Amino acid sequence: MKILHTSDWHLGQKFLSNDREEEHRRALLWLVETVQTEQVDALLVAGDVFDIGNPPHYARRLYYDFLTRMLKSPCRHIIITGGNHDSPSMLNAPRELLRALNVHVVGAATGNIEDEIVELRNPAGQLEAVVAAVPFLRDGDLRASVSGEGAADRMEHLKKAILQHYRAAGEYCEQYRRQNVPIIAAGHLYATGALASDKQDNIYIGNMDNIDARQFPDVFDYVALGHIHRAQAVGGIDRVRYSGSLIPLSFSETKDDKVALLVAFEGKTLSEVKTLPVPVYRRLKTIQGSIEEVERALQKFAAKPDRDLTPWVEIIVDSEQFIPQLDARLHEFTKGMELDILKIRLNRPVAQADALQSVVDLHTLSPVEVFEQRCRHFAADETERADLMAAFAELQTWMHEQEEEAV
Ligand SMILES: [Mn+2]
Repeated sequence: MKILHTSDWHLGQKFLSNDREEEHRRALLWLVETVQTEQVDALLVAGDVFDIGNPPHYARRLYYDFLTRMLKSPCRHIIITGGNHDSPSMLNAPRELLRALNVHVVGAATGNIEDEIVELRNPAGQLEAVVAAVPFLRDGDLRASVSGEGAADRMEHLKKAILQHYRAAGEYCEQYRRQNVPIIAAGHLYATGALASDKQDNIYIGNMDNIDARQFPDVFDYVALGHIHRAQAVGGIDRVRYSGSLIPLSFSETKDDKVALLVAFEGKTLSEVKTLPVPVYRRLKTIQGSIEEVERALQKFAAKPDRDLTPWVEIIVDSEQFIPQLDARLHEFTKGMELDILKIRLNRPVAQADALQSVVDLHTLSPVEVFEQRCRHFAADETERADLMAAFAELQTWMHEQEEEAV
């Protein structure tokens, strides 16, 4: 049995006002080709199919075009779970139609664990694998919170409820243990010990880990995770893995290889996890240094022949002094070069503490980062700062849920 594990596509992502349509189109075609060449039996997408709850039409088209192509492939089963970026109702809308085509969608937890258990059967009707397709678990879905409790208590309760949810899924799957077929869990969460990319946005991962990788019930022969954008076995545990995102979603992710994981089983024994690198369709590149260093590096970078789509570049200029008309100078310098500058930032070491306030373009910061900057000034001490940050996180979650209901 061969399973292809992928996650965090974030279809429809707007990246500094550019869309990723062409990169996503090519990456999804690569997935279809990979399924063909590797003769994959099942595809598992562990959350964050879309970047936002109400994705643009072209992103939906990419998704349905992909599924249509997959129906003509040797892959017999497709399992898709909702991530924190997905709107459960949007993902679930075509659920019954897709189920008729053997595509299983679990947008959100329902309170009934059986809704997440997918039995994969071969054309003769024999069981060949079982997937506990656990989506991103929201506080509301778990009914974990008690009104009036503080943010820290709520987090603690949520953590317990998540663990409880996996235990329940594990207990349900015990009935299949003797059947010598792989039992697989999906998940979209932040497992303790997972390494994110340097600056993977706090909003992308949340600021608290949800579960220890060792706590996944041992009935699961493999745990296919999404949410962290860097591919890895969590805490060195081979059977618990993040596939990472399909394409680099921020400049901080450009050093990681983007991959899909080909997971092979002999009976129920995990025999191999093969890392299949996704081709780089568009280079995302950060260039940092003095203005002279930056200009030299730009020339060198633009001269490289390994180009497909026009590369996107972020420039950080280190300088003690303010550089007048920096943007105009760099745009003039790169005229005719095969690259697009998406972001220019002046990094002044002397003014480091206040740098974020004075020079950073507000668009380049996440709301959490802006709030944190403000907190530094009006919070009396660390404790108060931590409380304010926790309250802010709680508000964001609440807002996110409201938005989702509105969609
Ligand atoms: Mn996510």
